[in-house]
Amino acid sequence: MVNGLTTANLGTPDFELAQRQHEQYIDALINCGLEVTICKPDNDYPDSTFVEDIAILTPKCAIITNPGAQTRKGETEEIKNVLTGFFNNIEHIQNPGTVDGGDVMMAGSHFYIGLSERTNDIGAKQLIKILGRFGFTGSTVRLEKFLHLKSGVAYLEDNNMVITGEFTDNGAFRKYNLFKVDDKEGYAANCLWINDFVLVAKGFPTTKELIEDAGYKTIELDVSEFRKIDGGLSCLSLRF
Ligand code: CIR
Repeated sequence: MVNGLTTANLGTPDFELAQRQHEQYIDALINCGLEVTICKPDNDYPDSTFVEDIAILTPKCAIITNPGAQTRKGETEEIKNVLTGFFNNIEHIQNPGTVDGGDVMMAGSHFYIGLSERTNDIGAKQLIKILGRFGFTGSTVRLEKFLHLKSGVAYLEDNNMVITGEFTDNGAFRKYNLFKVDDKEGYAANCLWINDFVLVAKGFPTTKELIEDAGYKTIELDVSEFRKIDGGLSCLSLRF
């Protein structure tokens, strides 16, 4: 992971510390009532800990993405093996379409798809078509600065959404109760709802308070080493 793609300028991750943070992340998922399957390390792919980008899981099917970054394309092989044990329907995004799962946010039966440097129009169209076959809908949101859609917006169920930066005034999200995170704490907008808990990155007190004031129980987790390679809480797992 120390060779992961990054734009963060925060230095090289401390691998041992990253491992401890990863263990705490797994413990938090278990404490939220989830059963966790841990994938084996894939040493050929430094970004492969960010499994969220490689598949999109819905109640009816799994969709293996075609990641936008060249160095991540091969991650799909291993995730497919893992998901075959859980899903009967496995679909694929295909060239020239590209999609990173970090650009896909499920809100009920609707999926918001960020058009980014990683997710292109063709990929988004393929995804919407697949989703449609399983009774879901999808729409696109164009990104300007963020790496992924979910770097700046998180759905907390019950019509509640945490939002920051360029997404704050985007009409696409107007119908939700928006909890606006100041740019200073923008990283913390990538939080994660699980069974009435919300996992929040450590070190962002205003965001934590905002989420708690909305009635959620929070679990603070230090993900400093993953942040150094542009990753966050949602990226480290696939939930279904
Ligand atoms: C990448 O650039 O692909 C990784 N270093 C970070 C991916 C983070 N994933 C996410 O936001 N869903």
